Amino acid sequence: MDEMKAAPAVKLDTLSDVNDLGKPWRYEEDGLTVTRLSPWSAPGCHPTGCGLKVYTDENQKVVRVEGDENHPVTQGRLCVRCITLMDYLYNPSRIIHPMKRDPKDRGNAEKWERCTWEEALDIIQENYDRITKEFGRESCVCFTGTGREGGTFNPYGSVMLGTPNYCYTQSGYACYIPRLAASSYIIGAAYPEIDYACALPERFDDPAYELPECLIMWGKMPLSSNGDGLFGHAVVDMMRRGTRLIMVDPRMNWLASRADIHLRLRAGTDAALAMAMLNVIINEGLYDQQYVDCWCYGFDELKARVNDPEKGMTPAKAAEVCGIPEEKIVAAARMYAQAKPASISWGLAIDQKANGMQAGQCILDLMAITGNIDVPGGNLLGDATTGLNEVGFGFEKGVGDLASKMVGLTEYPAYCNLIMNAHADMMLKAMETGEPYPIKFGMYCGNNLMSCTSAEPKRWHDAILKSLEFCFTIDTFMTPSAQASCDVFLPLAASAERDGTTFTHYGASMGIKGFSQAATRTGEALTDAEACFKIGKRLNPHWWEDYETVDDFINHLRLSKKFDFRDVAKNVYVQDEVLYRKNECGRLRGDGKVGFNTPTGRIELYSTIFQQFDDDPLPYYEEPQYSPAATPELLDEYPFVLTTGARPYAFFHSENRQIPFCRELNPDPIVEINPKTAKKLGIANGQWVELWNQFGSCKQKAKVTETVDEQTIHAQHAWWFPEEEGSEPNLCGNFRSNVNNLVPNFHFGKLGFGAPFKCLLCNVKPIDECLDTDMDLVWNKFKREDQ
Ligand SMILES: Nc1nc2c(c(=O)[nH]1)N[C@H]1C(S)=C(S)[C@@H](COP(=O)(O)OP(=O)(O)OC[C@H]3O[C@@H](n4cnc5c(=O)[nH]c(N)nc54)[C@H](O)[C@@H]3O)O[C@H]1N2
Ligand SMILES: Nc1nc2c(c(=O)[nH]1)N[C@H]1C(S)=C(S)[C@@H](COP(=O)(O)OP(=O)(O)OC[C@H]3O[C@@H](n4cnc5c(=O)[nH]c(N)nc54)[C@H](O)[C@@H]3O)O[C@H]1N2
Ligand SMILES: [Mo]
Repeated sequence: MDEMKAAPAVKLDTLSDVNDLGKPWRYEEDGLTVTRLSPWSAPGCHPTGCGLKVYTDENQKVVRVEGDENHPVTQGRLCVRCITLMDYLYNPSRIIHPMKRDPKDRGNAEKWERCTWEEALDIIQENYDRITKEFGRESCVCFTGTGREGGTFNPYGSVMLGTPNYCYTQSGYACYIPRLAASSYIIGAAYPEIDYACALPERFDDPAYELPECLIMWGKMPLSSNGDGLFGHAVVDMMRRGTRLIMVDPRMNWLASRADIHLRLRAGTDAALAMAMLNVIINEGLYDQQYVDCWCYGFDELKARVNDPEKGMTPAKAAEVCGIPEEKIVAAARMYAQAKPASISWGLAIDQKANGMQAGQCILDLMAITGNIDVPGGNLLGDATTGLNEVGFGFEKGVGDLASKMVGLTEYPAYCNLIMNAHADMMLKAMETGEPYPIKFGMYCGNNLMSCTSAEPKRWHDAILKSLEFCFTIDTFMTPSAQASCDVFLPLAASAERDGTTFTHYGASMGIKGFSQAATRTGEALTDAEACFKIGKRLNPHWWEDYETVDDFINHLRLSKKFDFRDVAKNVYVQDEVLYRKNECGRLRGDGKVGFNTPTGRIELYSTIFQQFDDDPLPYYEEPQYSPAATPELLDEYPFVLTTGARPYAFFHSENRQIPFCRELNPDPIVEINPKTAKKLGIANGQWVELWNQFGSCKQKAKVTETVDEQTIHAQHAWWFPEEEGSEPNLCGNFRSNVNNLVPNFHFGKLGFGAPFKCLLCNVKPIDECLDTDMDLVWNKFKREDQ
C-alpha cells in the first residue's frame, strides 16, 4: 500500500511546496507495471513533456500506452505520435544495434554490418584522433536539428567532440532563434510565451491568474505543432472560457475558422501588418501610457517611424501590401489593445523570412506598449537565472580558445554568439570550398538534413560527401542523410526507454519540468546522454573526470548539480514557481536592479543593440526577396506565392513515415491549391503535380481546397519514403517530393537570421504519373510482429 501513496510533486527551485500527483511514478495495475513519463523524444516533439502512462508486462515489454490524467496541462490528452508509440518502439525497421560500413560504400544500403558498441567506438575514436591531429578539432561538425531531448541545446559539440562547430543546418537558423534573438535584444529576456497557467497549481482557476480577453496566434498553429512547448489544446481551453482569438495566417485552419478575426495576409508580409497595428494603437492613443513611461525606451522614435511617409506603415498601405481589408487591420489592432490582459503567441512563420526579425520586433513592441509583458494572462518572461537550457554547457572546458574559429562568427556575430552555433549557410560554404578551413569529421544528432532541415538538400548532400572523411549518427531509424553519408550508426533509445528531462520552452520561461525514468529498454539502444557520456569518455577523457556515472552527467547537464535526478524524477513533473511583473522587483537582471536586462534597463522600442550591430534600431518592412511586389518580372514564370511546412498532425518533421497508423492519416505529400487556381491549371483533386521555381522542383499530390487563396500554394515538407529502395541514388525517394529543392540557402536577413521557407514564388502543373503510396506495402514492411 505504501507504494500507492502519491509521490509529492515539488517546485524544483524550492523543493518545498507539495501537490498531489494522484499516483506514484511507477505502480502495478491488473498485473501490469505502469510507468508515468513526461517525455520529449524520440519520436520527436517539442518540449511539452506530455503525461504518458506506459504499461509493461513481465518481460518489460510495452503493451499499452495511455494519457496521464494527472498531468496538470495535458490531462490525459495525447497526439497520434504518442498513441502509436508501440508501433515506433517495435517497428521492424528500427535499428537497435550499432552498425558500421566502409566509407567507400557510402550510399549502399546493403553494406551495413552489425557491430558491437566497443567496435563502433573504436572506429569513431580512430577517425577522430587521426583527423583532429591533422586538421584540428575545429574540423569536426555536429549537425543538429530542432530541440529534441538530444537536439539543439546539448553538449555534443563541446565536451564530447570539443569543436566550436555545432551546427543547426536550417538556413539562417530560421526556427525560434530569430524570435529569441529579437526578444533577447529588445526585452533582454528569452522568447516570451503566452500565459496559459501551466505552472499554476489550480491552472485557469488559480487566484493568481487572469484569463486573456484576447489572444493573437501569429504564424503559429499550436493544435498540430505544440510549438516550442506551448501545449496547443490550452488555446482551446482558454477559448472555452471566453478568450477571443485573432488569427494571423494566410491559410484557413481549425483555429482560424473559429477566430473572431482572421487576418489572411499574403505570406511573408507580417512586418507590414504588425507595423500598421502599432500605427493604429499609437495614433488612436490605445497604448498604456503609464507602462510606456515607466518601462519603455524610444517610444517617440517608434511613433515617428510608424508614421514616417517612407519607412512607416499606415493601415491603408499595409492593406495593400498584405492583401487584407484596412478595416480588419484596424479592428484587430483595437481588439488587441483594448483587451486586458491580452497575449500574442508568435510562431515559426515569423522566423522563416529575411524580414522576420523586424516582424518579431514589432510583435514585441505590441506586447510592450499595451502593458502585456509579464502580467497574468499576458506574455511571460523567464527570470534572470533561466535561459535556454544547456546552451553553452561545457563550452569553456571543451572549446575554449577554439571558439574564435567558429564558422561564421566573424561575419555574423549576432547569430553565432547568441546560440553558440556555427552559421548554417557559412558551414555549407565551408564544406563546399574548404574555407576558412577543411571540415572533415561529422556527426548527426537529431538531424536529417537531406530530407528536412536544410534548403537545397542536394547541395548539402554533395557538400557533405565531398568534405567529410568520416561521419556517424545516433538515431532510431535509418534516414536518407545517414544512408548517404554515415560510416557508423549508433542506436538511439526512444522516449519510453529514456531517463530524461523535459523543460517547457527549453527552460526559457515559466512552465513545467518533466522527468522520466525508462519504462523499458530495447536492444542495445542508448539515450543521447548515455551515448555522449560513452563517446566523450573515449575521445576526451580529461573533460569527463568529474562524472563517474551517467547520472552524474545528467545531474550536471540538466539539473545544474543542484539535485539528484533519481530524486526529482520520482515527481514525474514539477511546476515552476510563478512570479509576475519581475521587472518591478529586480528579478530580470543579473545585478538585481528593477527593469529589464537591456543596455537602457527598459524595453527598447528603439534598439540600441540593433544599432550596435549596424542595423536599423527601429522596425521596418522589407518585401520577401521573391514576391509579387519585389519581383513582378518573375510572375509570368512563377505566378504563385509558396509557403511550406505548416505542421501536419501525423508527423514530426521527417519522422513517423514508417508508422503505418500515422501514414494512414497522411499517406502522400500534399500540396494545397485553391479550386479556382486548380481549374485554371487543369489540376484535379488528388492528381499529382510538379511544383517548381528558379531553385528546383518536386512532385506532390494536389489537394484542391479553399484553405489557401488563389495566389497561394502550400506544400508539406520533410517527405521521404522509407518503404522504398534505400541506396543511392533513390535514397528512399528523398529528392522526389522534397519541397526544400525549391528553397535557396544564403537568403537570410542582415544579422544572419531567417530564410524564405515560407515566402517564395513558384509555379505548378499537373503530371501524368500517379505516385500514390502503396499502403499495403507500408503495412507489410512496418507492422509490428504481434499485429
Ligand atoms: N506535428 C508536428 N509538430 C511540430 C513539428 C512537426 O514537424 N510536426 N515541428 C516542430 C517545430 S521544429 C516547429 S519550429 C514548430 C512550428 O510550429 P508553428 O510555429 O505552429 O508553425 P507552422 O506549423 O510551420 O506554421 C504555422 C502557421 O503559419 C502559417 N503561415 C505560413 N506562412 C505564413 C506567413 O508568411 N505569415 C503568417 N503569419 N503565417 C504563415 C501556416 O499556414 C500555419 O498555419 O512545430 C513543432 N511541432
Ligand atoms: N520546407 C520546410 N522545411 C523545413 C521547415 C518548414 O517549415 N518548411 N521547418 C524547419 C524547421 S523549423 C526545423 S526545426 C527543421 C527540423 O529538422 P530536424 O530537426 O533535423 O528534423 P528531422 O529531419 O525529422 O530529423 C531529426 C532526426 O532526429 C531523430 N531524433 C528524434 N529525436 C531524437 C533525439 O532525442 N535524439 C537524437 N539523437 N535523434 C533524435 C529523428 O529520428 C530524425 O531522424 O526542419 C526545417 N525544415
Ligand atoms: Mo523548428
